[in-house]
Amino acid sequence: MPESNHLTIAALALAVLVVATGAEAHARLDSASPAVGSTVGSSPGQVTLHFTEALEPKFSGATVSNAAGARVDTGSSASGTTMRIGVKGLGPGTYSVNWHALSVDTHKTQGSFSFHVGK
Ligand SMILES: [Cu+2]
Repeated sequence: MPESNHLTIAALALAVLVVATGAEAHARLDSASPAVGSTVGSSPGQVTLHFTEALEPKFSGATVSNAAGARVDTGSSASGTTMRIGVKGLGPGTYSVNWHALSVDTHKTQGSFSFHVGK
């Protein structure tokens, strides 16, 4: 392959890298309560997610499921950079939080994490 083609590929790779870095301004999960991967001693009253960008409430939401995959939440709401998911009386076990977000810059993101209730 001629040397000029190598340079073109390098320039393209750099351009892709720049675009991918810019994409990281989307609403990503900044922190959560219960924290990602944490163990809490008793059922939380709700799960709270904090994002890196403000959310469009109508197009952002989350669910909490137990280890069997059944939903155990009572609904979610978003305001500003915060999303809240109602839960009640979670017994000991592992729970999965699945979230999707549309940030005010119109970019969609989604993710999941788990936490544990137990002793
Ligand atoms: Cu974005």
